[in-house]
Formats: sequence, structure tokens, C-alpha cells
Amino acid sequence: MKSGFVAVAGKPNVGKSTLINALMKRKVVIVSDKPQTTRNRVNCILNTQDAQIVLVDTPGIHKPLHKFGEYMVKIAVNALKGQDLILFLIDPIDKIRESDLNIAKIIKESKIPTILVINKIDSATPEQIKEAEERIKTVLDKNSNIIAEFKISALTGENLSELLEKIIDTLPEGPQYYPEDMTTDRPLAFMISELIREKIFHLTSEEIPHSTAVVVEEITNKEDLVYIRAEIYIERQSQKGIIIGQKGRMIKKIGMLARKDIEMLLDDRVYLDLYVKVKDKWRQKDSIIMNTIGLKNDLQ
Ligand SMILES: Nc1nc2c(ncn2[C@@H]2O[C@H](COP(=O)(O)OP(=O)(O)OP(=O)(O)O)[C@@H](O)[C@H]2O)c(=O)[nH]1
Ligand SMILES: [Mg+2]
Repeated sequence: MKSGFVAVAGKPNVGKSTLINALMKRKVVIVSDKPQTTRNRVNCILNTQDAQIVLVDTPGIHKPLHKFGEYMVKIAVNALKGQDLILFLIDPIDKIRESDLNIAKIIKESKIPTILVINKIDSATPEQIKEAEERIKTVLDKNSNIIAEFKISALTGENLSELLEKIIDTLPEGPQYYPEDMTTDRPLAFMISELIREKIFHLTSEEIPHSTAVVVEEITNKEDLVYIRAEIYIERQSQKGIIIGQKGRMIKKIGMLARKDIEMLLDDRVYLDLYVKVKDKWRQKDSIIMNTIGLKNDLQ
């Protein structure tokens, strides 16, 4: 069989996680319209008739503003190392910026075969697409490791089957790395915390989503449902009121939407108990980032 690891890389918000869900034909990783949604590496396992493709979701590579951001970028850059193939996503609507050119340089130096993927063609103009192509090729020229180029829409699915065919074509003959029934390499508690965090990203704005972390503290199978207790970390006392909302409306909404997604994931009824905790400036604190939010393994 064909098998291998395919890292999906690019700056924040280019559609990396959306593309992975589209190729997986189900929602596995979380998505939002805000940059820096993905914070960890997540391996998503796609089994086809004669291939196993491990799609590696990565945080967007950007110029970090705090310790947590530095770790996210480190995780993303580390996640490229030793992979069989890279999908390098760019967004022609947002134009090609310094961060795209930096990622292009990292990719060029890696020498890993790379497919250049121009995403969001459903909304980009032909001029925007042409300009993006030309700009990125100032770094990734003919002599670089770009083996193919695709113009796609992760949102509408345009050209995705062709892209998938090319990915399989490029992968080597290899073993089945993961059991067939496994969808990701992350534990259930992590996937649940991500679904809660996604709702916070959807429902809040400005600095709130980025100041938030979610940790699942308990998952207990009860007679007729699964009891889940999770803590939402925020950085300042003043943010607590926003997450809880007037008469508790915001936290109720986060809980209700997250519960629906978690019930789909577990295929069971869920009672979701959410608590909000102030962890003063957690994004600057190694001990919380490493131990509580669990980045330790990713950074090694
Ligand atoms: N129009 C359009 N929007 C898209 C497409 N793909 C993704 N998006 C939107 O782009 C935004 C970001 O998508 P994500 O998949 O979260 O992007 P990401 O690259 O994983 O972002 P980070 O995790 O922050 O690095 C969302 O609002 C998506 O709906 C596309 O093909 N067309
Ligand atoms: Mg993402």
C-alpha cells in the first residue's frame, strides 16, 4: 500500500484545517475565521482503498507576540521535519505577505517534496490568483522542491479529488502506520477541549478567543450519558464576565453548541459542565503552557 505523512503548512487563516476536514470528508479539526485557531500538531488519518495518508494539521506560522505564540510556531516548524510531503497553502485574497515568504524559505530549505496549494479560488479574482502565484515564485522558483501546483477551494471542494490523487501518487509504498479505525493521534480529552475552544472562537471577539484555553478535567461514563467537566482558562478577571455573559447567556451558548458537537463525536448523550478560571497571563507562563495545556510532547 501507499502511505506517508503529509504536513499541511501555511500562515494563519489560509484554510489548512478546512482543507484537512474536506479531505477527511468529516469534521476532525477545528476551524474559525480568526487567525491562530490551530495551536497543536494534529495527525488526521485518512484511509482510502489502497493508501493511508496521515494529514498533519499545524498551527499557522507567524511572527509570535508572546511565549505561547513562539511555541505554536516552533510546533508548526517542527511538524514539517521528516515528513514525506508538504502541502503549502497560500491565500490569494489576503495577498502574499512577509510570513508567506518566510514559510516558503523554510520549505525550500527542508528539501521535502512540496505541493503549492492556492486556496479560496471560490472567492479570489483571477488577478489575485496570478499575483499570489508570481509573488510566491520569487522564493519558490523552478529549481526548488515544488513538485506540483493546485488551485483549489477547500470550502466548495473544487479540485480536491485531483489534489488527493496527486498526494497518493507521490507517497511511497509503506506500512499502515495507524489502525484503520483511528481518526486522529490525539486523545479524546484533547478533541473535546478543541470543540469547546472552537465555540469560544466563534462566539467571542477581539482578545478573548486568543486569551482562552480549555482543559478537560473529567470524562465519566454514567448510566445514560457521558459526564464531562472542563475548565476554560482566561487571562484576566475582567474577561470572566464576557465569557459568562449577561445572566450566564454566553457560557450557556458555548456549552450548548459544544455539547452538540461532542455528542456527534461520542455518539452518546453528554452532560457538559463548564467552569471559568482566571490563570493570570497564562500565555507567558511555561508551567501552564507545558503541563496544563499539554504542549510538552509537541515541543520535544
Ligand atoms: N472562501 C473560502 N474560505 C475558506 C476556504 N478555506 C477556508 N476558508 C475560510 O478561511 C478561514 C480560516 O480557515 P481555517 O481552516 O481555520 O484556517 P487555518 O489555516 O487552519 O488557520 P489557523 O489554524 O489559524 O492557522 C475560515 O473562515 C474558513 O471558512 C476556501 O476555500 N474559500
Ligand atoms: Mg487551523
